Amino acid sequence: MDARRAVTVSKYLAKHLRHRPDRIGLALDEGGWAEIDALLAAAAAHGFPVTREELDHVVAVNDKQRFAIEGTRIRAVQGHSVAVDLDLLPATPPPHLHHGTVARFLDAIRAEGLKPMNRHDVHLSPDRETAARVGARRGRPVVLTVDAAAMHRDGHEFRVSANGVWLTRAVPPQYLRFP
Ligand code: HQG
Repeated sequence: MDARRAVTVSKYLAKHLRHRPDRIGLALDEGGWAEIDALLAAAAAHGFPVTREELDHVVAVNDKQRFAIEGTRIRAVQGHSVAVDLDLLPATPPPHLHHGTVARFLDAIRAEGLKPMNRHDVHLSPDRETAARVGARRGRPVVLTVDAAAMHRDGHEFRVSANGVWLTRAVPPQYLRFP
């Protein structure tokens, strides 16, 4: 399987396991899990056949470990816009976390803080390099530093996804440091 096909399959899986399972008639359970057989059948029925071997390969080599397989089921480990309960336990964050964005959002972020926008949670990275890569999806990246220790002390909950993305509902502006 070449790398381009792997990216295409990963994007297809992410779209339907995070955002639009309904588009292919797929049902996720409350934890976001889908039966792998049902997913493959739904994909094939909607013009995007994927073999079980391809799916296993994509899950295994995925650059961000976006998916998890348990028994006969698969789910996206973070990034959902559909309502799912990932059952992640609250965790103590490192003192600082990072968020990659772009200059055109900064005025709004200074005023409102970070909001989850279309997702469940604000996504934060443990290191600046990862945050810069996230920001670079939209243009020249700007990396903000989050005083996660102060937020945690003040009662804001953090969770960490299976692939190391830190999640919190929102980051009020007083906890943000701008470059
Ligand atoms: C911005 C990818 C205006 C925020 C990545 C971001 C990540 C605001 C955008 C994951 C705002 C939301 C998530 C406010 C935040 N006003 N703009 N108050 N608050 N924003 O895609 O963090 O490849 O939902 O800065 O690697 O960019 O899909 O979030 O630019 O881990 O696995 O609103 O998605 O992972 O964008 O990316 P997103 P994100 P995957």
